[in-house]
Amino acid sequence: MKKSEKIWMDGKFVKWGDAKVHVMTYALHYGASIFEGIRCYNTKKGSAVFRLEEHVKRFFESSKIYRMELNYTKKEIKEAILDTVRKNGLKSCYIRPLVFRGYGEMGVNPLNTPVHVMIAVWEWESYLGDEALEKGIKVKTSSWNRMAPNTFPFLAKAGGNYLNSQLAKMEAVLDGYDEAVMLDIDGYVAEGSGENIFLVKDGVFYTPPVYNTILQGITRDFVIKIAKEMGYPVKEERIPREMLYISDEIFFAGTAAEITPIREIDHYELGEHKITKEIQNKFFETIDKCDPKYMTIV
Ligand code: PPE
Repeated sequence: MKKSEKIWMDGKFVKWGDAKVHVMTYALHYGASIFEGIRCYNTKKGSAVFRLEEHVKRFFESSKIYRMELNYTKKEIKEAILDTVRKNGLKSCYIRPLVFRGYGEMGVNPLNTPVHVMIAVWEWESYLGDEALEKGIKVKTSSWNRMAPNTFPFLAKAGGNYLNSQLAKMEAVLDGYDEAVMLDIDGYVAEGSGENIFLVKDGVFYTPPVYNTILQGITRDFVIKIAKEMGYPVKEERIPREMLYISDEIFFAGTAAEITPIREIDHYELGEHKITKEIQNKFFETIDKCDPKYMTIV
């Protein structure tokens, strides 16, 4: 990764190299962390953050599920995020706020451990390779399923959930694919290791509903809104695996992945990404013109 200058840690800026924790940090042993992934873009009106409000809201909701009390208000965290971007002088960057249980106690009861917050930013260009946005990627249906309901809260963007994502991603990469798509425990399409998924068939958009154990993505929400505005019907419904193979187009949506076309899935080739490109163009246009409905100027 490309390092930057300063990291915001519990209210203070520290040098990138000094942002350290003890090896007995609770989160390292028991996975107790919550994070967000946000992007700041260099727009026509200067640097601006995409859907800051929504990301901060989910950050607090995820923390609430795990009973991690933040000693900051949403407004303070929003300001801290903007300050961290300013402090590092980056025109565009990826923003990673993290809450974690720190050093102090061991054992499965986390209630008495200190809760820390940090915000880091760095330059993160393409998530799935340089040609991904343009040409699309090769995807595999994972042999790993998403977690079952009432096991790990899937609405929380918790570090621990990403052990599941890592298994799927490693399998896909070792098998020669760019990314994995996971099914839920009933075998219905859920999402990628770090992205939500959309299918386009006969001019209709399909995406799994939240109960298929997906992260309720903020980019997903944007795609649903703009697809409807562009006149496409959008159906949030259960998707059988084989529908991936007979769709006209499939794409991933997420903060890091942005709008990434899928050109091949389980060796089934997909057609030209005409509608996907319309969505992708609209996404980058909204960002570039710094639409105040979605963007917060740094
Ligand atoms: N599903 C998962 C499992 C997921 O991790 C993400 C974001 C999404 C859906 C899309 O959500 P949203 O970003 O709100 O549209 N994944 C973040 C972390 C990726 C990483 O490798 O780290 C991201 O894209 O920032």
